[in-house]
Amino acid sequence: MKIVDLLGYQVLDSRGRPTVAARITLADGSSHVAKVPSGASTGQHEAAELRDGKITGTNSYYSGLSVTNAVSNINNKIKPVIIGLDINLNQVDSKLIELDSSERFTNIGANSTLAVSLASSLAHAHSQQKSLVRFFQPNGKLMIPMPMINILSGGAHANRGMDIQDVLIIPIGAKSFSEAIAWAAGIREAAAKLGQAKGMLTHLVADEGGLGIAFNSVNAACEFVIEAIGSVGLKVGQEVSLALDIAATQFFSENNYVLASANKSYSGKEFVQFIVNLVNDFPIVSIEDPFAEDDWQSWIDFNQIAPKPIQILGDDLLTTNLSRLERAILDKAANAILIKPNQNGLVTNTEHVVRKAKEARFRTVVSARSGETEDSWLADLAVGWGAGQIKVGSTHGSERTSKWNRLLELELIEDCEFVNPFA
Ligand code: 2PG
Ligand code: MG
Repeated sequence: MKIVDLLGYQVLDSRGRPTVAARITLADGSSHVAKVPSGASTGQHEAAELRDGKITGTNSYYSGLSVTNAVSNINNKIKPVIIGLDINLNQVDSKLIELDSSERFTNIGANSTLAVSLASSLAHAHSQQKSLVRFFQPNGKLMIPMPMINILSGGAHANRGMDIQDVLIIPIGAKSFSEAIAWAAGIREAAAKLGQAKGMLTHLVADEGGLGIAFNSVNAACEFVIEAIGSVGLKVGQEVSLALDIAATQFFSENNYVLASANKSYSGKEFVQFIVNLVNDFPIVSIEDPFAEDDWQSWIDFNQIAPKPIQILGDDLLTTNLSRLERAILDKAANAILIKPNQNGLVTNTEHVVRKAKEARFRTVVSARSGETEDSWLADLAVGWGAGQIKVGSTHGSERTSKWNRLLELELIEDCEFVNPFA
């Protein structure tokens, strides 16, 4: 079925900042829209997000964050080369690479390429009369991923009220996705009540819907979440475990890890020991970005001495990039990869990264960004690729619940299995 129109336009993300949308229209009159998310704690090796910078007129109200150049690349550069093609995701992605062969899509912007690539996935699925998830996995039982849910937020997502970015929970004992989400929602609410009872400021909801409560030590934040889990009657470590996103690149300065709220500074070696102690002291089953994005040595050192089997998850380290993943596999720097399509720029190449990770027995965690939209395609990608895990933020905010709700729907309507990588 032929592509008859492509339209790029500017919309808002969940932080109220501009982002790119693309709409593909097919010969049968159907149209397929995708909007791209945007990070705040971005890794420098991510695909390039094109923003206008200083601009006059209406867009000046967006403080330089408008995306009119990325939008105009869709309408003026991409549109002429894909109009009239039979809809085919692989072919569209190849055309996008032909248009910009730079490694990080620095010429036309990964926000424009991903919007078109995602809209093409939706349109291609439609042309085969399939849902997006069944486009990626046509047959067989679908694997519903284990969620990782944000309870406390700090770092770049909450005005640095806490040095690390997230304290999350993983409902490792849940028997179904719907049970996992019910537990998470209960714990999120219990944490807010607990904070109130302790006289903390709990009305500050962070970018991903978590509580932006200030803590001056990581240990205190973990203890708080453990108390919240216990208060709803769930067993810590057996039914619900902890996960951390340290987002260490954010506080890595002149070769030191500087914890401002705790008023402490650590060398790479010392911070490896700090992380070892943390995972020893708490029921943590997953630790993301414990070290900075180019401090490979600390990653390798920690991997060698990790005191228990633990998921060592690379986000800023790996940026959904095939060559960085290959290096991590070779160097044994991590054992899991966060998968963010907008770090990569194309749907097909993101899927290649997932495949490569699985071949190397790395776990894969598909992830939303801190700036999200109401789209739910992420849930279909996570299930369709059999990722095993998903991270979307907290249980608050429609840009978060749109993904959880799609997974709840899939669990109900499809032949599914809820996977537990931590069993
Ligand atoms: C992360 C993400 C999502 P951001 O660090 O994992 O939590 O944050 O989108 O700001 O990079
Ligand atoms: Mg991260």
